[in-house]
Amino acid sequence: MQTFKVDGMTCGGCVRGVTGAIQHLDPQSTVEVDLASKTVKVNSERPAKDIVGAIEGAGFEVSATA
Ligand SMILES: [Cu+2]
Repeated sequence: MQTFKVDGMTCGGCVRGVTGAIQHLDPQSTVEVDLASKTVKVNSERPAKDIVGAIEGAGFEVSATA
């Protein structure tokens, strides 16, 4: 499980945008977004930098990775 702090998510549309971008990168991934804590949890074999790239490509800022 990889955890990302993502800024700029405000609504369900943002959640779908981030989730869709990650699942486009890795269709096998599972993605869990918590809007209140701006946290995105991802189960994926792909390296964190690829996931960060997908999130940023969807128009959001990744402020931390764990
Ligand atoms: Cu939104």
